[in-house]
Amino acid sequence: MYLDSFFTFRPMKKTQSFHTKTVHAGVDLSKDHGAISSPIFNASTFAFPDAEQGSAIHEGEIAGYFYSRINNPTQESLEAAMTTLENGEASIAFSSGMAAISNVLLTYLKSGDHLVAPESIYASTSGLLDYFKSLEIEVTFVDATEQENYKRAIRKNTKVFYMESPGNPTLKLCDIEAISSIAKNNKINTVVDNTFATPYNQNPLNLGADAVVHSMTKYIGGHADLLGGVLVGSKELVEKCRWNINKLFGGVPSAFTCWLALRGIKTLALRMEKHNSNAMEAANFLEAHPKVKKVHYPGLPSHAQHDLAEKQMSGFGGMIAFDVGGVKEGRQFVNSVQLCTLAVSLGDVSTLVQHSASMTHASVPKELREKAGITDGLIRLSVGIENVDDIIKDLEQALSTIN
Ligand code: LCS
Repeated sequence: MYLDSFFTFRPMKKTQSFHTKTVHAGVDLSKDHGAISSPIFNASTFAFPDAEQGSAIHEGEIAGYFYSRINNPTQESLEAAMTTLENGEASIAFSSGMAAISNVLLTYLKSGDHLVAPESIYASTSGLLDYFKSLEIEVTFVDATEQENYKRAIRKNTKVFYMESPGNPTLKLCDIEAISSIAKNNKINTVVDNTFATPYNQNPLNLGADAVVHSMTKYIGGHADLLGGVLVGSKELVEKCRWNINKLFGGVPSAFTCWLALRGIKTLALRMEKHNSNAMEAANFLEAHPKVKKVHYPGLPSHAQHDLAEKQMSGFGGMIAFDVGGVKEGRQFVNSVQLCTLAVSLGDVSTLVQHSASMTHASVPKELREKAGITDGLIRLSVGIENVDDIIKDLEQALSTIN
């Protein structure tokens, strides 16, 4: 028998630095028998103490585990960590980023409601919003770089302002504070996809947003070995989402996925430091290169919203987009990289490149793509944590093959 009572729960202090939080968040020695690494609870079901308590746990009236579609101790450790990192009240983890996005939106929206979203976002998110139209949820896509466009789009039935900042793949920003303030004045909920920035560089809840979502598949996991998502927000929102929506939809992550994400979080700050500095150097190199028409990186003074980036982000992230001309040049570039890997997804320790018009945004009609700034020659670069000189050498040799 292990002396569990020896360990007392040590809550994270709000004043602790982000680096410290990433290492300790979610670790509860009192709950996990003193284990420094959260155990993987591979249990689908949990015993009830008796019928009365079982009934109360089953209905969510008292805390406890009963079935891993609702909650699981490993999932709860991950949720505690994400709540700490995003300064929220509560979190719920999902089997993918798309599960997080669809769940939070369906917690807020029903048929007859209206949502406003950026025209330039991750293609499957636009696809989901298009699908919502078939459920009679109205959707308006706007140029989200202008906060006034959200205001102008408000209707009587507007319930959600959706943001993705920086946006995938154009690196366009939303002014989270200004748009959240317009929303509050009009009793509208705000949801921010913080996948590109990560909580290391940006905390939307501190800027007034109601809810944050992540594809944990990216920087939170960090090693291209898991699919996961998370929603962070108020206790009320998260519990509504858990009990009213995801209990029925079932988009839960496995305990092993949660454990991988928890392990990723421990090095999030260290990795992001390197992603940020490598991306800044790579962006400067690309901007000076004669074969590159345009570089989109929030950390460059040439970025149209650089001032906003400086205001709402503490670092500019690891994602860069740049234009090499047209489809032919874009494909030539991605076919020529040797160190960088031609792959979709992002946020991995290794550098990934993709040609948006052929890959992530191939399903978006050309005129909509162009309207959103996804030009034919746009390359998206997820800068890894390798030695930056090696990354730049590879970019240089791949650019030299374009004629
Ligand atoms: N939000 C953003 C900003 C994303 O980039 C992605 C995936 C998602 C949500 C969805 O997350 P998932 O369900 O895949 O965990 N982005 C991808 C991309 O750019 N290439 O492959 C996936």
